[in-house]
Amino acid sequence: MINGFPEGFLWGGALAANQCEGGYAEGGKGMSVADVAYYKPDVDVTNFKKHNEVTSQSIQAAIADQGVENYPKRRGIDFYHHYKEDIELFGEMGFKVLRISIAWSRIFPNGDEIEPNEEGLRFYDNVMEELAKQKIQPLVTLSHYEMPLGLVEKYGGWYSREVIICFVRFARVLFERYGRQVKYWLTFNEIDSIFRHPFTTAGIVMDRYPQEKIREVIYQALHHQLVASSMVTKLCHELIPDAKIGCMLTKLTYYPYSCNPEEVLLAQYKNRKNSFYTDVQVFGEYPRFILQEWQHEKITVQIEEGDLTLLKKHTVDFVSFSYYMSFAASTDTTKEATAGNTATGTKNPYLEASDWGWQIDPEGLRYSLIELYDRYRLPLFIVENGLGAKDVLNADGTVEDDYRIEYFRRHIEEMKKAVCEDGVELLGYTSWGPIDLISASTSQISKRYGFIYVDCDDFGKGSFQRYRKNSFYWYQKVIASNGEDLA
Ligand code: BGP
Repeated sequence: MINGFPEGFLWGGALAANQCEGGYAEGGKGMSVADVAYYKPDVDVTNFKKHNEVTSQSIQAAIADQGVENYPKRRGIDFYHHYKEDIELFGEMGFKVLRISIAWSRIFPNGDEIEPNEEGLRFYDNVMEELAKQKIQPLVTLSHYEMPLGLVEKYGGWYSREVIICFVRFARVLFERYGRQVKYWLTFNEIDSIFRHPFTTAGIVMDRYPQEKIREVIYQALHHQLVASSMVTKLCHELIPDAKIGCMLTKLTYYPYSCNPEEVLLAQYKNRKNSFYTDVQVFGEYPRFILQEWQHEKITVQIEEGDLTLLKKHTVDFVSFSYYMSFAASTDTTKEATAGNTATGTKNPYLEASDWGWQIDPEGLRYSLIELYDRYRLPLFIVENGLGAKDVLNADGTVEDDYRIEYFRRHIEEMKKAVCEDGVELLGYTSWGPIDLISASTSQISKRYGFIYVDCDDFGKGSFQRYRKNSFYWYQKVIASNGEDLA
């Protein structure tokens, strides 16, 4: 047993371009799939399907409306103009690493250009420079729900094999431009989310395919993403030999509701369906049960000559994942359901829930770390963990978010047990949303995650001024003590 986090443990925070930058049409940026998401204040926050619903009509409406009022992801928290100040605040907390995504449509506005948009690259040059000043390592996500809308409209998104070439071209530009500063890369954010929100994750517009074919279309798009992932993994190893490139999974841990073998089997099935994407990116092949599923459902995935060899040869160096909550799995459909992070399950009577109904389970993080490490025997990286909550900015500029400190304290305690007692190799921990930003599933900023409060409401009104919350000072101490001082 070791008695603490290893020296050099990478403490930090995680952002996504489409949820924080704003600068929607600046610097030559093209529209992305995130710019289609409009805020639906009257839709229940647990109704992910409705919030994430995209139709050909809503795409046309988004193209016609170039404003930002109804499209919170078009304005984010204006990181595009505040990045110096924000990165200084991350530096003040002592961050070792900052996870960011590079917006594909800033670099290739339509997605299929041959030459990159220099102005888009210059923005990230500046971000990298500020990170270097603060001695913060970048961890870059290549694809985080923000593919160019042009690739959707012209090719049908990831359903088209053409998009693989565009993505590899995008990755090559980044590896060549930022290979010196960036030693940690991720391919696709939550690659498993393609079935939960196929448009955001892969540019699949459901109403453009016959309903009975939609699972085949999504598996085809997924295959193209997995091939692209192996191609950019190969490229990264060639161009930046000392870099590490990982996959990224939404860790959706399901517990059997009871010891009834049927519910144990149900939980096992749900967990296997959640992790098979990572199986492909780590073991380099589709698990047999997925191939059998394709046979049973008469799904035909076009696999080209050489694809399977690529998958096998170019697997990832580490496994990263997001963790917010856990679920129970019950065969009794009359039991109360729960929903979180666009997934659903049976409510666990032993757990409390957040203001958004996500069931809080710190021990589930320890369980998930052990499960993933035992399965993959690769270094792990927690690249998202956090609490979305209703914070109140006091007149004196303070925010007493002691509930968020409690959430993080309990999760870091369990993470520490996994590292110090359970033998898990963990590279780092980047909390989700170190600064308030736009939520992916509901386009709200009122669902606040940050250690830093941003004075802006769900309609974009506010000074956009930044305020340190109580949790800012707490996390600063955690990092300074390398995870020892959690009081
Ligand atoms: C994950 C995304 C993040 C972030 C997080 C929180 O799915 O990778 O981008 O959004 O969920 O979810 P939400 O923003 O919907 O509260």
